[in-house]
Amino acid sequence: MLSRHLRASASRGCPSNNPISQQWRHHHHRRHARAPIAAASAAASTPAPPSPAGADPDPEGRRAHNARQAGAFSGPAVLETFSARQPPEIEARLARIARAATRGLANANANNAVSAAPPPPLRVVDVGAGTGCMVPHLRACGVEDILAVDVSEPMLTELRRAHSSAKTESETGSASATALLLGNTPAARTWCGDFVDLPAYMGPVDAVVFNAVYGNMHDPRRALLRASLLLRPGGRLVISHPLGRAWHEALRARDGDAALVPHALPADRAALAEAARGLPLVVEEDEFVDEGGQNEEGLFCAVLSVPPAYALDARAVPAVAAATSAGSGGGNCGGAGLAAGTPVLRLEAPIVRGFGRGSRQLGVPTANLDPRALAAGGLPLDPHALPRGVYFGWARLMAGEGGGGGDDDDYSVHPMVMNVGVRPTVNVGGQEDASVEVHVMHRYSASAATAGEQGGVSGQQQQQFAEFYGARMRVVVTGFLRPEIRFDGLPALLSRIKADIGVSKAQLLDERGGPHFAARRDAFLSSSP
Ligand code: RBF
Ligand code: MG
Repeated sequence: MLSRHLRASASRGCPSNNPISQQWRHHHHRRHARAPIAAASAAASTPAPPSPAGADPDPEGRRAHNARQAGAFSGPAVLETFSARQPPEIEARLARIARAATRGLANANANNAVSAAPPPPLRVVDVGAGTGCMVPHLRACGVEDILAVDVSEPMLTELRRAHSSAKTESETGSASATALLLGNTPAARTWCGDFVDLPAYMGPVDAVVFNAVYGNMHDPRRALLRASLLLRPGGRLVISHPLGRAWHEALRARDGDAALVPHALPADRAALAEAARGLPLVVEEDEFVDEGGQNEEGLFCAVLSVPPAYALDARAVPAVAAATSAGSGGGNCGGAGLAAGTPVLRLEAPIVRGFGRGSRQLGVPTANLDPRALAAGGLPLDPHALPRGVYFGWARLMAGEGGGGGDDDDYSVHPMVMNVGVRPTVNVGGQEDASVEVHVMHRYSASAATAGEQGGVSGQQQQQFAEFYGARMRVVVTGFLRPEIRFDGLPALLSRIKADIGVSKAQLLDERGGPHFAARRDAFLSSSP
């Protein structure tokens, strides 16, 4: 959305002794006169679907905030200003942002392709797209499918007009412009609304770009969460501002702009890592410069990425090294069958009684690992030590003292998905303790034998792991999927758990040499208790 600020200044010439602030202020005054009308129309045209990023902690505040944003950036004067051309030095920065967003993506798509067929086209979500200043630059980087998202419908209308397919060839001067068409439609599609409401079926995408909008969002943290759920593994997330962080801070400090731009841009790598803490996102080394959060040109461009194949990343999960070496499994890298340097987390603990909801309410029974044993093994249930969220890997129930009945298969290695956290969807008052719960993708015979009819709710189903209370379970964790989310009720939670199970299974059972499949042979799982 700050692209509007940029447009407002740059479109008036952006002279070398650039009084950007004065230009913005001029623009600022004009738009205030028009804001109420535009806000009303924007509110009417903006859909309000249930939030896919989990229950909304502040729906009223968000609605008001978005109406204010839409109003501020929808008036005719603003549109006129923003539609004007950028000076070349700004265009060069936008081009650099587009390159940062797409770096390495096409190669990765080609490498992941099952056959020699051409890789799938790059798909990018341009958040706060405005009138589309990023569109030609993303196209120049080979992006075929751009989804432009903005709270202002008038801005998007202008974007569609300016970047229609008819104009594509003359704009890019490229003879291959027709190759930029997707499904016989213009390469840029638009979606009006708050990015955190973007339907999940719009994904997955290769990159999400927050250009000149991060500070304007109601809750940037939820936006990063939403982006991480929408991105494919290995996908990239860019937070950028072509006028730099200092300019952005000066804008925020100005009277009247604080409400419109409530959030600062991350000042350095540590702040960026903190903004993404607990999300499946790692800080990329390129582009971002610590000095004041901008490079030598004054460009602010921070890049995060989703670890390929959801692999655990020691940078994203700092506890991997500590927790693992303190556990009973040895180092955090390698192990039998694992490529050197593969981060893994090895845990062992007795199974304890949980709340029984997993089986009774969800049909997804979980073995709760004794938190005291985990803490003793060097893994306190502390989100700083291990981000709360959903992990996957392999599990084995250890035969031995405490173990119940069951057949041999109950004691072999099975794929598993693990939730670490406080279960905010069901633990509404937050009274219950944090837990580490393992759902093993195996139907245990000891329970199955005594369970009631299909779909029935028998005492045994309620307590699938009751037979095994006291038995020890070992898990080798190789993947991190997502943070823990407070969903709007059990059906939403269950849908997402089913998706987690599906994604995990696909990763774990992929024999083509990913980090996850090999981990089933980890020595920690094959050795005796
Ligand atoms: N509970 C939540 O409140 N939010 C979650 O995002 C969440 N994700 C889960 C993912 C998996 C794969 C599993 C097995 C459980 C998850 N849970 C989550 C915990 C769930 O609420 C819990 O298993 C049941 O309530 C039984 O204790
Ligand atoms: Mg349980």
